[in-house]
Amino acid sequence: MAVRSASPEDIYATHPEKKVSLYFMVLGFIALTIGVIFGPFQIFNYADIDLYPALQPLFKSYYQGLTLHGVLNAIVFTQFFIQGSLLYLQARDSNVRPLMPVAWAAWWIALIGLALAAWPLLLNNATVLYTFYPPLQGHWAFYVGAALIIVSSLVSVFLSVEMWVRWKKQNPGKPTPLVTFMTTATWMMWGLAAIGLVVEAVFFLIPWSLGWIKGVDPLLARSLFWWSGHPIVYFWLLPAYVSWYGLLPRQAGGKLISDPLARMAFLGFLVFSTPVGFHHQFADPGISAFWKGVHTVLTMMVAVPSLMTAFTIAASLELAGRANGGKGMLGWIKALPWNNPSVVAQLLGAIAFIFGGAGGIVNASFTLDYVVHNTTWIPGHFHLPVATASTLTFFGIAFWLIPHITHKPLAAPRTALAGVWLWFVGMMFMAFGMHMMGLQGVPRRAHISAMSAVNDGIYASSAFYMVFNAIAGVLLTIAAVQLFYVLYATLFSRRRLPADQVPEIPFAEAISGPEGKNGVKVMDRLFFWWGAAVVLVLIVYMPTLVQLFIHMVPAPGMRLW
Ligand code: HEM
Ligand SMILES: [Cu+2]
Repeated sequence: MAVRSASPEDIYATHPEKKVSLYFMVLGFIALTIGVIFGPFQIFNYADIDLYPALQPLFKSYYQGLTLHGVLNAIVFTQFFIQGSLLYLQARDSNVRPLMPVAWAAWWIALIGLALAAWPLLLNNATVLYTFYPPLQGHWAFYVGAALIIVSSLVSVFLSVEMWVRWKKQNPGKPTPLVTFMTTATWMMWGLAAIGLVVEAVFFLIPWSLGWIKGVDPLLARSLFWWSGHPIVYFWLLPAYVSWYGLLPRQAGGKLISDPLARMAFLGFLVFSTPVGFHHQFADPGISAFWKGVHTVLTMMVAVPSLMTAFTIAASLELAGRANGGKGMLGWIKALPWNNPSVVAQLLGAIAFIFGGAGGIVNASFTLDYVVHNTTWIPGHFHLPVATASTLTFFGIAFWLIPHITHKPLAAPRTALAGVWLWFVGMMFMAFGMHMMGLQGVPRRAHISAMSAVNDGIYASSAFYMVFNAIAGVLLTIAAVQLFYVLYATLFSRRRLPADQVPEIPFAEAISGPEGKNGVKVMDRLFFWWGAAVVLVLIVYMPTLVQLFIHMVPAPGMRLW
């Protein structure tokens, strides 16, 4: 090798935040590896194939596996990956070093929280699913661990906002750099969104699981849960958008069309992500139809920034394709870098999101939800935005970011490419099978492949769609093996890239930049917009929550597993 490669000490010396980011991302991927194992078992279940006897005696039930799947994939993996990747991108974009001891504290709190929550989960003492609705009662360590994981995320909120404020002080009058703007807005959004879960955990779940209070009001608990439960999906999604706006155009060979439009989309999310949670409670009693209607309308508002994103990203990609020599109406698509697994992962994730968005608008349409609520339609739906759009994009980011941080080359890029495609196609099969079965009334969260003799065959009319789920199970198993192989082979590789081949951070340039635009100045007042979001949340939640607090009907806990 002509160029000397760097030793690990050199790599971290100039940018110590690299290490903590890597630690966060790796911890997230370890959680994902365990969580995803149950996925194929679950989709085969919905093909009426029961593979759970094979998991005995390690895992006690379908529902223990499903709890691990939901918690590890949706809560732990997403959050930890986001904490690592956004911290790093913001630090490099704004050239501000995070408060390193605080960043490490966040990591340790996350690790301790994960360990505490994992203990009852693995011992079958918290088989309550990742929504943990009372009166189902898990072990206290599950709630305390989950609460610590949320605390860690709030430390990340502080880290991001503190870095942004410091940048502002050092650069008076300048518009915040785009990636910094997007990451700060994301964390501020989560800072407001997390309050519901924090209140639920601190005032109800933890004291209850420790025996200090006798019962919890299920309706109040659910309402607090969904205060956070909807915006948490934007917390999973916005980091993917950060990459689609801020990096993908450059990776595709072009530029971002409009920087101010990207900012506007993120402000839309900051303001409208949280005041919408009742769309998860359309079927709940004790919440007035009026407020359910208000949340319906606001939910439609939050679709607008995603539609804006679709146009901005598609236009940026089209420009990239044309810059690469693509001609004609569709030729630009062919001219995108389809041999780059990082790009392809993100493109396929974005395509899946189009279908996910359409289904989401159905779910959010108040009375339409009664057709699909609590059926397999719902997991069919959310595996598009979360398990495909976000997850594939996070893999896509990892494909360049891990080599960037570690100086280790991406192992087996062709396997990565195949894994990304198979994951996408598998999820499409699964989405079709599950959506259609849901329309036939098959419930979600049910071990339907192991039903008692009396009920056996009651879902026989879905046999055709079950074939799609079986195919999905095969494709997704192969895809998962390929993707995790690439990931761990990269991490464990002993090869080092020569310094001139280490991937750079692909921050994209914008064709229409932020400079000198009055709108950008107004949008830059993030604290003001955060305040507006708080006011909106109080308006749409307080009338209901105050009533619920006044008329609490605590129910004793139950363990039915
Ligand atoms: C190999 C890939 C995967 C497969 C085959 C798969 C399959 C499934 C199936 C069939 C269900 C429905 C189970 C039921 O309702 O009884 C489910 C639930 C779920 N999955 Fe996945 N999944 C995969 C990956 C992921 C990923 C990557 C995420 C998130 C990042 C995720 C998040 C969830 C969540 C949150 C639930 C809901 C759990 C619940 O209802 O309590 N899945 N999965
Ligand atoms: Cu929602």
